[in-house]
Amino acid sequence: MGDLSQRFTPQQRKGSAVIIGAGMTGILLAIKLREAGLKEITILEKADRVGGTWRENRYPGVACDIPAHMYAYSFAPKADWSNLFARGPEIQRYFESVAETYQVNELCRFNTSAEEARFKRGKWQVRTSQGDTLNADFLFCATGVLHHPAKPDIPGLDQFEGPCWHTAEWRDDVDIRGERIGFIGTGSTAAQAIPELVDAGARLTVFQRTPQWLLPLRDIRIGERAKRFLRRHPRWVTALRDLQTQFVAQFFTKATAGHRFQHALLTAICRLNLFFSIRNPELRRKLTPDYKVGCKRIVVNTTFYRGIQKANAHLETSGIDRVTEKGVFTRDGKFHRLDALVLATGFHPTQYMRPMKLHGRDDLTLEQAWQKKIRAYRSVTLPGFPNFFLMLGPHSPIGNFSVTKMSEVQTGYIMQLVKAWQRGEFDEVEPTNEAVDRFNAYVRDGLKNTAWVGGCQSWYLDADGDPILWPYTWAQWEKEMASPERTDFDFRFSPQTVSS
Ligand code: NA7
Repeated sequence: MGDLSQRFTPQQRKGSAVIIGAGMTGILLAIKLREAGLKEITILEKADRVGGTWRENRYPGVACDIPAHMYAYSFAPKADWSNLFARGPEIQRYFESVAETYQVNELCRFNTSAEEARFKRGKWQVRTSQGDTLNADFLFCATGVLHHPAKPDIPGLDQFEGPCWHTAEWRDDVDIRGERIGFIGTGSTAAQAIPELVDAGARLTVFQRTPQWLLPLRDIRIGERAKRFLRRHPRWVTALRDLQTQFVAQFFTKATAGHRFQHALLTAICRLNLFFSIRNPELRRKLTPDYKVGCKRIVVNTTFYRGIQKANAHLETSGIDRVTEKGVFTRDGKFHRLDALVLATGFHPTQYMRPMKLHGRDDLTLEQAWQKKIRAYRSVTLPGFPNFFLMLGPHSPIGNFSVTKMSEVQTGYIMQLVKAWQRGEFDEVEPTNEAVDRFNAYVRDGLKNTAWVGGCQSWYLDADGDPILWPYTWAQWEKEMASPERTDFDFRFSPQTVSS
């Protein structure tokens, strides 16, 4: 980014920031903003500790389906992960330890959420749930993508008399052993939880609406000797991370972004996995998707097929007609008496920072700005909302890739703008409407080559059928996010600064 103006003596400003959310992205932002010398950083966190997704999701079997070494921050590698695909509690401990090492906890206001934020006279004013107002030069939303549980709109669901809960709000107080559990959903979460519940002795009826393609990447337990070796040889940890990153970038993201060879290979592996894992032809037929591999998010899993074939598991594909006090009626007229219902029905991926009230320049609200459609530029900036940054926003490449790596790239991009502000090159920055339109057209244009138009319904596309995610490769995204394109932004000086 070139110099924008020499109207100021380049006296370094420090600046202040409010970050909403102390999950993986919030912790990262706090560390990077502090390194850049910001003098006041406050993280508003609605819960009582850091961790985000990994604090919230505690269902049995919860794990990351991205290899652990590439899921860690690049500046805080962890040599001694216990598994290739780390389990939820270990990831939670990792983020807690990073927050402690980098003294992020002291910046956090726990049990406090942001209710409303207004951009006024060059500052963000953030009203908290405690009733006070914080003032800051920058506002960051690090509220996560898969954060708001989606509860299905099934007739009678609220009539059910037994316990009923979403996987993101796991109930430890319900003993599932020997109980008749209805389980709705067959996505990534379901594939991890179902085998655990079956092994724990639940009598499980899984209600499947759409079958999924499963990629059998086997988890590897990392033994003490290997951990000792990696602790002693940090270079191998980096090498392992780079290898994992290359594998995912070259194979997964290319397979879904229209590269034929990778897609054919992925398809062959998923089909063979289904064929060899499921013996009963009728069950196999029920589990065979009728859409392209990669159209929905690929489920990385080696335990679901085993779990669903156990005697205490039953796959129901007739579709749910309605829920009653005692169970579920399926469309074939059958009644399934149940003691409890588990909803593995996913999240609202486009809620982002909402329901927080956001007022940008000239009192523009987020509802007004996004009335017709969600509009953002390169995921992280919004027209009409100066000095505001949204982490993992629209069109981030959240497919089967490390969101940590993604957040690091986005933070690197944002920090270039923050540092330019510190040098006094501008007071306010926001993307131009023209840049936003051009960027959105470019994203829409990428859709046609992807596997997402492969005959399925998924949260990858919005109501108009436009992509919510980045439709090109990871390498292309990383290249384009290397530095902000100066001409795509409006840089302004606030009136009081100009006259001073
Ligand atoms: P997903 O991947 O969104 O899966 C949700 C599942 O719930 C999926 O099988 C849905 O079927 C099913 N679902 C949703 N609503 C209903 C209703 N009304 N009736 C029946 N079935 C329903 O969420 P996950 O939690 O598994 O994974 C979310 C992400 O977390 C994942 O992508 C990873 O990034 C980690 P559908 O396929 O829509 O027919």
